[in-house]
Amino acid sequence: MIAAFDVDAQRTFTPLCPNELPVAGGADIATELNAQAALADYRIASKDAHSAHAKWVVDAPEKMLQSLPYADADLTWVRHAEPGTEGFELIPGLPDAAEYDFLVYKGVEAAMHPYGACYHDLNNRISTGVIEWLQCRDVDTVLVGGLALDFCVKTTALQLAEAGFRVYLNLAACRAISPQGAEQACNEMQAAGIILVQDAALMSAM
Ligand code: VGL
Repeated sequence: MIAAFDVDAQRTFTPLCPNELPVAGGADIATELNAQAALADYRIASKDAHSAHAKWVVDAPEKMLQSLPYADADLTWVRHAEPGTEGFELIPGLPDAAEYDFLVYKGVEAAMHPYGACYHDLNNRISTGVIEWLQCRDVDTVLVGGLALDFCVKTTALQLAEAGFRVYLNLAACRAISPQGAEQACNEMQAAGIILVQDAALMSAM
């Protein structure tokens, strides 16, 4: 079985929310996410769901990307993806959240800021249930896209590969925070056996 995974495809990571974590082109990936979902038996999604009072929140962008002294939130970030705000919502063009076969909320604990969708913590100890949900349905292949390529998408793809799934990363269905981050993420994913594909049309030919 094949699952398509929309990772954190939320408005908070697009120019629709300029004061959160806007990623250039972040709102333009819905067509590709829909196209890869059309190739799959299941469609699942993750959504960041952060408290405005999380321990890693800073009030200005220039204070971001500073490391924290505790393990389960390694960097500081501005407020983003807060339930009830526009940034929490999926980008335009995707199904309603309730239409997904499985949906996982991540980063709910105030002391944790996980990147991957498969674990609540940074040490891959506390499962979110994604891996088990897929295993129960005999999914062996996962098609991945979302935001941002160099953080949550990369980490989620690596976690899925580590768990034994065949992982295809749809580059046209992702946008990155930085070009250097994207290049490094692609190298890391390839080294882990993840198959990078330009778009869903090429995925369908594989
Ligand atoms: C993300 C930075 C901070 C992501 C989340 O979804 O890639 N990046 N929080």
